[in-house]
Amino acid sequence: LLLENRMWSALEREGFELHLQAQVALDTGRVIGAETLLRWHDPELGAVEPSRFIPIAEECGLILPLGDWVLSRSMQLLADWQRDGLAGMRLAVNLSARQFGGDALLSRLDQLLAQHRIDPSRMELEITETAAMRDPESTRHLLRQLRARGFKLAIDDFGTGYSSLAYLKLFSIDRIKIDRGFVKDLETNPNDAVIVAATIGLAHSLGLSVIAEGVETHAQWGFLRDKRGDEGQGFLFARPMPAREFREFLRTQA
Ligand code: G
Ligand code: G
Ligand code: MN
Ligand code: NA
Repeated sequence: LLLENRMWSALEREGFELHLQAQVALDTGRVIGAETLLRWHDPELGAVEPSRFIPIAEECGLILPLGDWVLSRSMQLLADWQRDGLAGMRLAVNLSARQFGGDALLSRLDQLLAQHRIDPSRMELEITETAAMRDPESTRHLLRQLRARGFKLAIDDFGTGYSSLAYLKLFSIDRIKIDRGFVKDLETNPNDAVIVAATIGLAHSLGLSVIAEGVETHAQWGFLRDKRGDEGQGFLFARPMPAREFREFLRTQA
């Protein structure tokens, strides 16, 4: 309850911050976009991990206004980039299961698109398998409408849910994010290596692209590149950083 109360007041006082983690093309290492990751620094508790506060926010309903704030900030960032000659950059945003219900998400996104005049294909919505499979029929309907608007869709943490393959059959999406649990031991665990290679092949056969999460070593990068993975994200390329720093980071990469 303490965390819950402090989160509500953080939301009122702009106590949350968006950090950005670069996503790179595996063949060239060039930055093609970023994922937005929520950060919360409480004046008394200090930095609180998203893995701690997001489940609580989901439980108490705070994830709805918080998720809305994330979407709005992300659209603003895309509009800034578009204005500043970074129109090709893509921004990936995490969606929580609670944000799926009804038509609220769709109408809110329409409103934000009209307000910021961004190209929706520059925004990628990340959905976890578990969230999507709660109500597959309504998810299917929603994802279809999002795609019709031009938004890109990615499955987050692919391979960790109960129904990864069912998901691919049911929903039309654009990209798979291979969970970092499979990337971590790529060099030492032959099973992980086989799973990652097969997932890349499966995705490509279905016309989807693949991004690997949690890339920390050159050997992992090399493996993923050899297997023709499309993109990577991880500490090897960049840590999550405040949006302003990300702009600087892009300049050093150019
Ligand atoms: O940044 P970090 O790896 O600690 O994030 C931990 C978890 O929090 C990840 O699973 C990530 O998907 C989730 N997360 C981060 N930012 C957001 C957000 O804006 N919305 C939602 N729903 N989840 C987020
Ligand atoms: O949304 P998702 O669950 O994929 O969130 C990504 C999380 O993974 C973020 O919390 C981010 O801080 C973390 N992360 C990103 N890159 C790396 C990495 O290379 N290694 C590890 N251990 N964690 C990472
Ligand atoms: Mn994610
Ligand atoms: Na993930």
